[in-house]
Amino acid sequence: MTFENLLLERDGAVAVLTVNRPKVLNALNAQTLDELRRAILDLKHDASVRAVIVTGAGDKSFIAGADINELAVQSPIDGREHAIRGQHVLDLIEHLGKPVIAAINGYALGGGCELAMACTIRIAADTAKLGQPEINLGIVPGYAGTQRLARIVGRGRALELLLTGDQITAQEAHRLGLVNRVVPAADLLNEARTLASTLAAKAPVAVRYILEAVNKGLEMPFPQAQIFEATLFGLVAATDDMREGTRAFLEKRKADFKGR
Ligand code: CO8
Repeated sequence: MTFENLLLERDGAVAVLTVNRPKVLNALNAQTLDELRRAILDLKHDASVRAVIVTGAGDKSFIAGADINELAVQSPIDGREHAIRGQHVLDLIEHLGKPVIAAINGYALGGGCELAMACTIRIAADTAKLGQPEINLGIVPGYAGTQRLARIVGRGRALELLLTGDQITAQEAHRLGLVNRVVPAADLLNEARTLASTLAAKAPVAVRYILEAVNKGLEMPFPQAQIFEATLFGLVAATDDMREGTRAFLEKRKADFKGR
């Protein structure tokens, strides 16, 4: 699979997806969004990949949002279609069934912050800046940023960020719970790779079900989400990995999970 605006590198069970348009701070145009869609579907169906890192090329920007050149000339119909396509790609990331780590190496603005929020875990370089500056362009977020931001940091904090359009530092994003960790910029990819390798070694079916239980369960009424969790708990008992994990504990050795 070839891409013009993405780099896709595989290192054992970890794939690293880099948005590669550094001249425009890795802004997402329609082509890049479509390449992301294809790459993510490919990673979803590749059983040898057990964790994914998403980052941006260069040391200045993760993704500086949707490409404003395209936004500036869109019709209402184009705008709606563009937002739906973007939301679909971010949904694919959120529901990949494998952990996706956003390694935020610089600006994560607008659609860039929205993409990071669709990831499982966000690690930010201490130099990163995050925000939803759409209001300053006279538009609203279109890749579900109003929804994910409010769910991650709470309604009041989300509204303040969305209405001011302010950029916040990685440290402030950490204080708000928008990113999981802040690390020195020089260590960012190593930290992301270490975490990705740790997660890649876990039992893949259990990983997939935990992701489903949280991501889908949070959208359900609590009693239904509990039943959903109980069903996944029962289903996982059908796996060899469940037998291996429990046996390894009792035999005082490290489990070797096979993904079955
Ligand atoms: N789109 C297109 N080009 C961009 C973008 C962008 N989002 N961001 C930066 N660039 C370009 C600049 O135009 C510039 O190009 P050139 O060299 O040709 O002048 C180049 O990248 C470098 O940028 P700057 O010179 O501006 O770099 P600075 O260090 O001075 O500033 C900033 C960096 C603060 C990140 C600044 O570039 C900036 O504010 N960028 C825009 C950020 C933004 O507003 N993002 C939100 C976009 S809207 C969005 O994401 C909505 C998503 C949902 C859409 C739903 C579908 C409709």
